Amino acid sequence: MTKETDGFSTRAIHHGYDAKDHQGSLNPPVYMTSTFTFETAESGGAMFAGEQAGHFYSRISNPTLDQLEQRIANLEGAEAGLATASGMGAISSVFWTFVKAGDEVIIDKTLYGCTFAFLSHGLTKFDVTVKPVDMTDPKNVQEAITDRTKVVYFETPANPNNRLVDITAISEIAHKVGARVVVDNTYATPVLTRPIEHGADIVLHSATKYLGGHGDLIAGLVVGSAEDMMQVRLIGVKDMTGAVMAPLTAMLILRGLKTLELRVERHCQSARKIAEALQAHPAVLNVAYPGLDSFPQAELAQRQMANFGGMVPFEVKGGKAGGIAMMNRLKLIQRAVSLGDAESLIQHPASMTHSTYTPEERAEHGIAEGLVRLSVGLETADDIIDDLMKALSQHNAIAA
Ligand code: 7XF
Repeated sequence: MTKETDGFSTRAIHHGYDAKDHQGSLNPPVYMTSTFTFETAESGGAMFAGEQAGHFYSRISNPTLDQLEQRIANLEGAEAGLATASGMGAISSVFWTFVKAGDEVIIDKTLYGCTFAFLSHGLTKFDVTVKPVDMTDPKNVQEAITDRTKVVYFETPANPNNRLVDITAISEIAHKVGARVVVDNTYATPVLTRPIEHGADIVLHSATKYLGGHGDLIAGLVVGSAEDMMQVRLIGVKDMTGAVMAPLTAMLILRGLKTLELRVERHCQSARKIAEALQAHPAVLNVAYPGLDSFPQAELAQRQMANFGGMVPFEVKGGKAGGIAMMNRLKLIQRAVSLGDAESLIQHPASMTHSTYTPEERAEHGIAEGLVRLSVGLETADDIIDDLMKALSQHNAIAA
């Protein structure tokens, strides 16, 4: 068991688990079961009625998921957590719980492509007004907000260009009209930013990324107040999406969390080195890394982040064709979407993760057509740099 004063990694490894309760098993057992037996028919009925605690069906709760939910809630500084089948399952379950026809939501203009599609093309079909604004300036939220606004939603840093949103400033504005602030913390992880401490109400993750950390699963996590999480569990997940996590996936994420701090520290250390090397290269037009002095929101990055993450978006000379040619010359860095894995991954947002935006929307939302997005892995940093420099040196020769 852990104390409040224990450090992040101590809690990531131990919180909420005592081997004594599980026959000495060092790791939490995996409850691979869809259903749970009732002692009596009456006690089953009482559980369904919410009058008696206990697990009765794994779409609603499961002891292995419960262990993971407690742990992520602790790491994010929230009361309660909820495990979902994917990041999109987390996002859609939260929105289906808290909005209805006639409501408004305000979203940042720069979001992961499928989140943007779900909100702009999906929710709007159900008579929810979705207002995308540029949240790098909180004034834009102030101008868009009304008494009908129920949710204010953003990512910080945002996928794919690392733009930051001031959580404290946006939360103050949203709370004046009673709207919930929901933050996608996939990029920062609770190692670097804990949005609840800055005033957010709900924090969610694509746990597919850094939390799992090994590219072997699809999963989502949500944290917030016990009351909100109960609602998302019983409305969003149980009835509206059914997007529940599998127990084996929960076990893999519990394993991933043990090394989260260690991994994120290494991702950050390497990403800074790589961002600096890229910035110094003549074939590179710009690098958007929050730890660089050249980053437009460097001051906010210092204030809101403990370190600057493992994501390095950049543009090379020659626009989209130049970026793609460079990607195709890489030998160590893998061409793949997703992020936060041990392997360095590179992708082209305009044709991949953000192809759900029209070219006009991308231009307006600050997602350049030539942008490439590098997820810095855990390989030796100099080897990643060497791969990039070799690809870029050929780039020069072609461009010249
Ligand atoms: O449903 P998923 O677990 O894939 O999570 C969706 C999601 C939610 N929030 C953020 C900030 C995300 O980046 C994602 C997934 N992004 C991947 C990427 O950008 O590479 C998806 C590959 S198409």
